[in-house]
Amino acid sequence: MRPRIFLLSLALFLLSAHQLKAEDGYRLWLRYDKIEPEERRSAYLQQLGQVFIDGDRPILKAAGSELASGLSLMLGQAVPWVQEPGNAGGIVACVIGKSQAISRLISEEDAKELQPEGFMLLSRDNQVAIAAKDDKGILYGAFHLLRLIQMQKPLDNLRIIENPKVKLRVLNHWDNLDRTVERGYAGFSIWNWHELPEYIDQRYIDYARANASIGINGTVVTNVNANALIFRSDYLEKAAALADVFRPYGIQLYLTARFSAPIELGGLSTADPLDPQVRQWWKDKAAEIYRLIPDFGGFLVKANSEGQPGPQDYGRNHADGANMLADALEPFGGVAMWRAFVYSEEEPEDRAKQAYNEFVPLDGQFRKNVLIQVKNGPVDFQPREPVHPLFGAMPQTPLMMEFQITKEYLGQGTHLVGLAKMYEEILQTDTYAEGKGSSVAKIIDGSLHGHTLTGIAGVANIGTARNWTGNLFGQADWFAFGKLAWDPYRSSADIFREWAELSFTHDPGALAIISSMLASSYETCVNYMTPLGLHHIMAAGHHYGPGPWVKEMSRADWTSVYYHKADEQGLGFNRTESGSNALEQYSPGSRARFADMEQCPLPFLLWFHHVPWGHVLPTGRTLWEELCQRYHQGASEVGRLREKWNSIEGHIDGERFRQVSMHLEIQEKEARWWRDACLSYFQSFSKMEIPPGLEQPKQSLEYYQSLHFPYAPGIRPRW
Ligand code: GCW
Repeated sequence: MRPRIFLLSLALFLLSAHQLKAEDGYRLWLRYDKIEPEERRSAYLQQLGQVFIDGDRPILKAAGSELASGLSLMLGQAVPWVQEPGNAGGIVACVIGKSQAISRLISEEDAKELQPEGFMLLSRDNQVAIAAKDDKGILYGAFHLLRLIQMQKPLDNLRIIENPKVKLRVLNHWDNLDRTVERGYAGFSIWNWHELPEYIDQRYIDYARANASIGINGTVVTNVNANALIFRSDYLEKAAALADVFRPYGIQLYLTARFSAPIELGGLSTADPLDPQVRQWWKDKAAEIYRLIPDFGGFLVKANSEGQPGPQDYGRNHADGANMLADALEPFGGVAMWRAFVYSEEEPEDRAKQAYNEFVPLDGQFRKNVLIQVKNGPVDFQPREPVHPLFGAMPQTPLMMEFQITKEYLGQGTHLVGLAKMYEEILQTDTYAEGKGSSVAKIIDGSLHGHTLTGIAGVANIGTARNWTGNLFGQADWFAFGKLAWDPYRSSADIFREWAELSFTHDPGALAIISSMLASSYETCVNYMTPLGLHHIMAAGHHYGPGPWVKEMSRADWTSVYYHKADEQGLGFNRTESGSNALEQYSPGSRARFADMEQCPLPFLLWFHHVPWGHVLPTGRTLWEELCQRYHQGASEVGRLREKWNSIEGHIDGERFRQVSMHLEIQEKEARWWRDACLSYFQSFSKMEIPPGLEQPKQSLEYYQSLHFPYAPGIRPRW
C-alpha cells in the first residue's frame, strides 16, 4: 500500500502563530523552537527525515501531526508523516527515520515490558522507534521524543521504557457554567459554553496537547460545587463537543455530579440514594451521557460538605451515595470519584478529624469502580500540612490523591512557589501503614494494598490568561503535576530542570538558577506565611493575604483563631492525647514522629502542639524568636529570588522576563506584609519584642486589620 501523506496544516499554523506572538507564554513547554546551531539540526535530520505510523486512528493521527509539526519547526524543514500499516505482535509502532522496518528494532522481550499507555523509545542505525501496546502509548512516546529533541539530547542508542504508575491522571477544573473559576487566578474559564458545541476554540486543542504531553488522561471540566444544569441535554451536547476534541489526545471527559440533580433537573421529590426512582434517574442519565460521549470517564462528587447536598441528607452514608452513582456508571465502564473533603453542618471538635471519622468505617463497602479522592492534608490545601490520615487507613478502597495546582493558599496569582516540592514531600511521606516504607506514593499507585484502579487529581490553575496560568511559573506546577501523576516517585529537582529548559533556555548557568528558584520557593513561602506548622490564617473568604485575627465567622472552623489558638501562654493546636487527639488517627509509626513536643519535626510543631512562647526549640531559640526568625527569613528570601531572576535577564525574552519580574516585586511586598501582619498580631499575645536586628513592622496591627481587597479573585464577589 502506498503511504498516504498527510498535510502539515498544523505545522504551518504553528509556524505562522510563532512568528506573530513571539514569547508570551502561550506555547507553554511545547515551544519547538528551531534548533541551533545548524550542525546540530542537520545531525538530527539524519535520523528524523520522515515519520511512519502504523495506522490512522485518531490518537495516532494526533501523534503523527504533533511529531510532524514539532520536528518541522525544530529542524527548520518539513518532516512529513505517513501511515504505514501493520506491525505484528500486538505492538503499535511509529518509526522516525528513512525506512520503516520496526521489527528490526524491537524484540519480543522488549515488548513484554510495555504496559497499557506505556511506551518504549529505541534507536539504531539512524532510526528512532516508538513502540507501545496501545495508541495512547505512541502519543506519549511522541511527546517524550519531542522533549528530548527540544532539550537537544542525543538520540543514539536510546532505550527508554516508561509505563505510567497511576491509571487516572486527571485535572479538576473548579469552573462554573458562567465561566467564573472558583479559586482561579488566571482569568475566566476556558470553556465557552455559549459558543459550544459549534465553535471549537483553538485553545481546547492546545489544552489537550499540553495535557497529553505530560501524560494527563482525564479532565473534570466543571466545579465540584456543582450545578445540575450540566446534565441538561443542551449542556451535555456542549460537553460532548469538548470530549470530541480531547479524545484524539487520550483525554477522557468527566463531570461533577450534583447530588440533588434528580430533584433539580428530574423533578423528583427526593435524591435519596436508596430510592428506586432516584437510582433509575441516575441510570438513565448515565445512559444518555454515554450515548453522546462513549468514552465518558465518570462523575466527581462533593457531597455533604460546605453546604453541598449528599446522602446524609437522607440518613444514608457516603458509600450509599457513591455506590448508587457507581452502579449507574458501571455498565459503561465509568468510575465515581467521591471526595473525602467533608465537613458537616455540626462543628466537630477538630475539623482535621472529620473525614477519617466518616470514611474509615466504610472501608470495604464501596463498589469496585469507586475511588475516594482525598486532599493531601486533613484541613484544606494549606501551605504545609501533614499528610491526610486517611492515606493508609482504608486498605480495601482505592484512594486518589487530590492536590491543588491553583494556589488558593500559596500566593494565588502573584507568588512564585514551585509546588512540585510540596507534592514530592507528601508523596514521599512514610505513613507506616504497613510498617516502614509505606509511602503515600505506594498508596496512590496501588502497590501497597494491591489496587489496580488508581488515580491522582490536580485542581487546575488554568484560565483565559494568554499564558494559561496567569503567573508564568504556574506553568511549572501544571507540568509537575502531570509528571508526578505519571510517576509519583520522580524528584522535583528533575522536574524543575526539565520544565526550565523546555520553557526558557539551554544555558546551564541560567537553568541552575531557575531550578534553584523553584526548589527553594516552597519553603520560602511557608516561612513567610505559615511557618512551624501554622495553618488556615489567611483572610476570610477570598483567602488573599494574612488574616490571623479572623474570628467572627458563621462557624468556628472557618476562623483563624480556631486553628492557631494563640493565647498568652503560647501558640498552636494541641492535637495530641491531651488535646483533640487527631494524632490517634495516624498509624503508630507516624504518631511516634509527632507526639512528643520535643521531638516533633519543626515544620509540624504548631500543627500538633500548643507550645509556650518561651519554650526553647532544638534551634536554641524560643518559640517566639523562631517564629520571628522564620517570618523574616521567608520575606528576605523573596528578595533573593528577585536577585536571582535579575541575574539571568539576558537569557530570557523580554516579555516573559518582565512578567516574572513584576510578579516577584509584588511577591516581595506581600511577603513583608504577611510577616509584619502576622508578627504584629502574634506579638499581641506573646508580649515579646521582635528580636534586635530584625526589621520592625512598619504599621500598627490595626492598620493590617483594616485592609480590604474586594478585587481579590477566585470566588463569586459578595460585595
Ligand atoms: O479549599 C476550599 C475552597 C473552596 C472549595 C473547597 C473544596 C470548591 O476554599 O472554594 O470549593 O475547598 O475543595 O471543595
